[in-house]
Amino acid sequence: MMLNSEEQKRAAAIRAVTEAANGMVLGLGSGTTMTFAMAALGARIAEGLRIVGIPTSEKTAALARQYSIPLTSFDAHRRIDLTIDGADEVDPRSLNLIKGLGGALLREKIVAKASERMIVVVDESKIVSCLGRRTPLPIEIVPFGWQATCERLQDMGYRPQLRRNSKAPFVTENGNYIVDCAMGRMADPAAIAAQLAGITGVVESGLFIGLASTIIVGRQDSVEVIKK
Ligand code: A5P
Repeated sequence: MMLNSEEQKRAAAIRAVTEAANGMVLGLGSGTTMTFAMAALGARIAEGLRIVGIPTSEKTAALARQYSIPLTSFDAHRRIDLTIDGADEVDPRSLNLIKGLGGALLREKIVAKASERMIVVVDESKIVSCLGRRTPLPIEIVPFGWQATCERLQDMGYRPQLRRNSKAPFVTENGNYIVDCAMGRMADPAAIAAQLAGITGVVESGLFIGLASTIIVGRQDSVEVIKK
């Protein structure tokens, strides 16, 4: 039987959730693939699994409440045992990622950096030979002076587009804006991430370099686990 992309996401998410174990603090990512992971985690909790989770978005927090997944925060826990999250693009050789099409990249990166392990769950359409091929790079920026920040990005050749909700700028849960940059194929994503981090007004980019420890890919006829 050939799995379509939604079924691939579900299969990858279910496989990832088997890695959760009693007593863990979990980082709970955001996005449509994570919706399947939250349902699978809820089912395991109903069977007796004891974990607590730190959500990376209001939507994920709402799903946690729906599935009776206990929530916690950085007030109580500085370290996370395991984060499960989706991605927009994955380079299967380096395990580097592009994230942020859903707008939750900043909290996702804070959670990923505090995590012992990060499992990324994707359908096979997210696997690319070179980051930047299929999606623009989301970058979270401070609203003040966003026009100047965009000009800096433009000068660097990154072709920024302010993300909008119809006419108004899209505002993240941190009160910031997002610009989507058409980067094209990125030969050296780590260098680009470092360069972006040096721009005043940039809060964080959607480049996740060296953070994922495992990628679980739902494919048409199988689930593939890629480790570092
Ligand atoms: C949210 O900001 C993103 O980083 C998501 O993790 C990413 O967009 C994957 O989302 P889907 O699972 O919906 O493709």
